[in-house]
Amino acid sequence: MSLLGLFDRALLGRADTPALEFEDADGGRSEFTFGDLETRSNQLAQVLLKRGVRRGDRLAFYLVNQPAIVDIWLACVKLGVIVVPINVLYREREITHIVHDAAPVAVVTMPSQATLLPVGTVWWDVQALEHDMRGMSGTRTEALSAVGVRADTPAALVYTSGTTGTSKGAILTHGNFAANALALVQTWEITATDRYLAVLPLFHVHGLGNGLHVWLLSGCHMKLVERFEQDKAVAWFADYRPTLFFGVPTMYVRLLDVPTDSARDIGRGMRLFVSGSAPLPAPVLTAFADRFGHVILERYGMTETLMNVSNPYHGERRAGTIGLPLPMTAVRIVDDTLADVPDGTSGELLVRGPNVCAGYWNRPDAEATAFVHGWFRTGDVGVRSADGYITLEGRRSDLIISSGFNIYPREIEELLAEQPGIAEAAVVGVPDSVRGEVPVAYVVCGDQVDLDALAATVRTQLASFKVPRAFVRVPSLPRTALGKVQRHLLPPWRAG
Ligand code: MLC
Repeated sequence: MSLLGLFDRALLGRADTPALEFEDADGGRSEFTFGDLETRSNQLAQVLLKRGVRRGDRLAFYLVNQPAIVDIWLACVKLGVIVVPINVLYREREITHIVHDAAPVAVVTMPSQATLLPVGTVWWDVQALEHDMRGMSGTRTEALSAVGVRADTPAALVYTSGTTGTSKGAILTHGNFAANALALVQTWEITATDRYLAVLPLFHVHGLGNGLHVWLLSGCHMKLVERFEQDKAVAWFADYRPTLFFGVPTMYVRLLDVPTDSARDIGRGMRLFVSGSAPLPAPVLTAFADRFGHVILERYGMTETLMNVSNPYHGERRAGTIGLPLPMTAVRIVDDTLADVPDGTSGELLVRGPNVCAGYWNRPDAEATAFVHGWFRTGDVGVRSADGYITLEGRRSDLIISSGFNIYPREIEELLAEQPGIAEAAVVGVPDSVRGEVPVAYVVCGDQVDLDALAATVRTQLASFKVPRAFVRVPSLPRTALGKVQRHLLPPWRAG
């Protein structure tokens, strides 16, 4: 099964139906029907074939949200080409590893962003591709129909940071994306009459796997914006009148600033607000319900597994919980010996289902530790209530989640330790009312190290969300007898 089979009822069956409206950061707009998307992706597929891209090759994109990402996704689905999304906030250091590991034929980007790619990276200008598309056939030629994509054919490598500092490419197949989309459309009752306001970046699975796919599968309408902007949100809701919104908790915290009248008005038109990628604080859920008249539906997933668990659409959306396993996904909660624990007892969540990735690109070692007897180890610790609701309680790893973006302290610590005058460093996540958590760095160094200059250096080398909020000079790092840093013993840091 190819994902295309699922999309065809919207793409081919409703050629004249409006599908997509895009608004860029300057307010420029464009609109597309499902027929346009079908034509454009056929044309782009021909362009890619002409440029030598073949089934199984990787093609990366490094782009802010724009319709070209939809074209790239559909063209690659048709060709059996593996898409490698790269976070637009990543900088050379972070991209180098991805490009080296995935070895894409090219990175599709814009000239302004291309300057941030590692020297020597082959990149294609997204506008040049668009120009080349004009001369191409807009129909599904035999070359496209003969590709023979199956459920286990990889559709994307999505890089997710690892505890070792280098990120790993989760191999997500056509079947993974299809199963995820089917489960969400069914559980959240998404239909062709929905209007989805898409503010999430399409380079992560929340925007790509959930947003883009429930749109294409249900054949609903999508308004895509370049990125979430608090100042514009009220106008988007008022003008577009969406029924469906997916966001990270930081977005919901920001939406609490919407004036009461506007919030009520937005709430009246909406059918469903979904939150994920980071824990939604219960007070935010309550305050949002008061203001907008909607209980946000919280769900749980990860890059490697797409979505696993969701609060019910009709039943109780229980604050602080992630709900019940999605259709087709099985969840176990186990102790350190991998034995199932009884309800009410904490343990690690293991998941299994057609949504779970096929493994990690080039990383059999990481695969071996991530899977146990066919179950994926999430690394998240949780507990199940007697009536089946799961509550996450923490993580086995040191992962920090800021605004829904994952941060592994090790990556920042390694960069800090490379800087002159710094003996060692430890990075921890501290609570933040808007972002959930923010990283703070503890550095062992003398007074000669200028901490402001250090921050500036880090800013040029890492995505902005990874730059520590503060740098704290310490004489040494607390360690166990075995040498492991005891992060909980570092002096507490509070925003001043
Ligand atoms: C931020 N920037 C972006 C951007 N987000 N640029 C393009 N696209 C985006 N999505 C830019 C800002 O313009 C700014 O640039 C700089 O990055 C610093 O931004 P910031 O201050 O951190 O961002 P802010 O404006 O506060 O944005 C907050 C946010 C954003 C919530 C809108 O963090 C966001 O989009 N988060 C979503 C993360 C996400 O999708 N995670 C899903 C992972 S999948 P400048 O030039 O002005 O400095 C996953 C699995 C699962 O976890 O279960 O879902």
